[in-house]
This record gives sequence, C-alpha cells and structure tokens, in this order.
Amino acid sequence: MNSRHTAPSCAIAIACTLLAGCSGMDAAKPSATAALMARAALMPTAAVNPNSTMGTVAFTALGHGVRVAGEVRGLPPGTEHGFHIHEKGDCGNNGDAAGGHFNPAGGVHGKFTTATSHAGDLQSLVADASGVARFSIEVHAISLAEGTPNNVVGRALVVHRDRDDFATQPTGNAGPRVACAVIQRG
Ligand SMILES: [Cu+2]
Repeated sequence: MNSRHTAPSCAIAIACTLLAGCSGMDAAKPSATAALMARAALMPTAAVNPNSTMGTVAFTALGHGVRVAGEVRGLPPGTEHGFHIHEKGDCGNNGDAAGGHFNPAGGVHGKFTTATSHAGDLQSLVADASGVARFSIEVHAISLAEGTPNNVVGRALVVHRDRDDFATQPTGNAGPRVACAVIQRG
C-alpha cells in the first residue's frame, strides 16, 4: 500500500498535522506554495554614525508560515537588537518611513512566538564576538502569498540600534532604525 494515498485520509487530522505535516499531503500538492520566496538586503541608515550594519535575509514559505533566515553584520560585538517587520515598504527618513510594526491581527507588541504579539515581532538579533548575528526562525504569523492579510512582501525589515524590551508599547523601545530593507519577491 502506498502511503501517499493513505495519508490524506488520516482519520485524526490533528495527529496527522503533528506528525511533521503529513508528507503525503505535501506530495499531493507539489510546491505550488512551497516555491514562494522573498529576500531582503539590509542597508545601513544614517540614523547613527558611523554605521556599517548590513545583512541578507531569505524568506521561504513553509506549509504554515515562513522561514526567515540570514545574517546581519556590522553590529557591535555581543549586543542584542530589536528586529521587526514594519508595515510600510519604505526605508526613507532613516527607516522611520516604514511606520510601525506589521500588525494585521491587532496584536500587542511582545516576544517572538507569543500568541498575541505583532506578526512583525521577530526574534531579536544577537551579535557574536565578530558583530555578526545569524538566524533561522519559523514565523507562523506571516505569509508570502499575495492577497493574504499577513503577506510581508513589499513591507520593510528593520534592525534597531537597541535591544527590544518586549514591554514598551507599541515599539519595544528599541531605538533608532540602523538598517532597513524592503522585502522583495524572488
Ligand atoms: Cu522595529
């Protein structure tokens, strides 16, 4: 018996989902959504001087949510930085033109993976001794699909100078925007 054909009829749908997303279901829908990708090339703003904060970030659609992976360099060694998707795809005015955190569900600013937080609240960046922060996270509250309310393509990815306190509303009090990029499909 071929498991590809038996998997979609999984009697207990929840158990099916928990078992790493039913490979049979993925096989039945060849990469139509899995192929969605986007990227962001973070460039330094003039909000602080000097500033060599730069980075490359890849967004890959998953069965549920998006993998956000990449690296940001040029940070002060050993520091933590607020890292968010902001509402508007405009890095003008030293990133301030990007507006507030992307928040289509009307959430409250908080830590990444908190159910009530903004969709744009990502895991904070932590720079290593060389000033490089590397990350790969699954963000369930965002999408890359056109026409969905939580689509982040065309919005801005922002690195802040300071650490996010995850408490101050609605910003996290993370200070000036030291790097910004518009998230672009591709
Ligand atoms: Cu931000």
